[in-house]
Amino acid sequence: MHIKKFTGPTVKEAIKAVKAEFGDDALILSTKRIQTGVYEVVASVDYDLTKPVDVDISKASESGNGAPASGHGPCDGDFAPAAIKDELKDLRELKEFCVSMMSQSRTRPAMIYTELEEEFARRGVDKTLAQKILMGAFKSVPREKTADTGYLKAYMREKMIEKIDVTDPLSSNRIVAFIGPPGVGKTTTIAKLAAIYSLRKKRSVALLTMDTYRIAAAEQLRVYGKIIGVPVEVARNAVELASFISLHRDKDLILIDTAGRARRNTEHIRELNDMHRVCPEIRFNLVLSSQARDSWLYETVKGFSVVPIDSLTFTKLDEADVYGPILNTMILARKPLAYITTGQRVPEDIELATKERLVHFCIPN
Ligand SMILES: Nc1nc2c(ncn2[C@@H]2O[C@H](COP(=O)(O)OP(=O)(O)OP(=O)(O)O)[C@@H](O)[C@H]2O)c(=O)[nH]1
Ligand SMILES: [Mg+2]
Repeated sequence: MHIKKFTGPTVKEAIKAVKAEFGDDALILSTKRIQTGVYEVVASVDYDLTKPVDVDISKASESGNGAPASGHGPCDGDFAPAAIKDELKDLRELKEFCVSMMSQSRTRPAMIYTELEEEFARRGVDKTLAQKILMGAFKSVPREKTADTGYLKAYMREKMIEKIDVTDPLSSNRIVAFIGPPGVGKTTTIAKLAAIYSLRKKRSVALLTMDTYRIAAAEQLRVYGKIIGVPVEVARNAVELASFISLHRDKDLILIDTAGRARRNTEHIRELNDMHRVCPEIRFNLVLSSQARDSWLYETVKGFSVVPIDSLTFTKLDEADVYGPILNTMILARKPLAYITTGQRVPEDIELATKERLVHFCIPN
């Protein structure tokens, strides 16, 4: 194997020098910043997918679209300090270069890499996230397995299962509020859960709506409550909410419906804050439509993070053409998924999320 160091004012320039001397088959072994404005790239002409590339790709994906957030608050992943951003930009360039080198190469693993990358894209998985998953798999599986699509998929599924989280919010919490944008299916989801818990699981359930903005909102929940046989009340503010909770302290479950509001609505943000302040034991489930696109979903999670979001629900999977955004959002927000809903029927069209099902959405057999 022929190994040589190249330098340049940017990683890109150094890589250009690599390409000029070693051609398209060059393999980048490592990159580092030697000093400000001088980057060193170590390259080899022997291309071996099993040899690790000395670049922390996990960091590269922690910015921009599809990036996991840091700390407790979701969605702050794209607000990294400037120095880190520069570093990440370089890493991203390098990664894209490595990927393009692999796709130019006619080896079977390279073709499989490209096919899998396209499959992720077709399923709506964020590009950076998909590359991270693929690079991780190609670096880690034994060399002879890099040409085995079935093995690679099984490996990636296993890795993804370790990264995502699901939860059953009603198994460990007594009071859960469903929040989210207008029309996503909050009220329908509550009706489904109320029916399952009251009728099938024989638990005592009370429903409360805080949606006093739409005239028909309370009526919609009352109709469901009547059919299911559970009490439904309206709270106009946090004080009424607290007294409702106190009144129903004997209940196994209190499900709270809220008005669908745009994420930037300041009045709504105040209401959510009040709910949390007055009743800190309330757990919040953010309901999102699986038909929405990544950027909208990210912004919505961020907008609703004025209260601690415990879990997510994705609705309308029956109408969505791709499921990748569900995974992208979960990873970005670092929030577990509770439910997925798959139609309008109450209570049939709801499922407790499982990791296996989620992973199969994005990496089917
Ligand atoms: N296809 C499909 N439709 C659904 C699903 N869940 C809810 N809906 C429909 O979506 C529409 C809106 O549902 P709601 O439950 O009223 O939504 P919401 O979030 O409470 O709406 P607002 O209270 O106005 O914010 C209704 O027509 C529901 O039947 C689902 O999983 N699939
Ligand atoms: Mg509603």
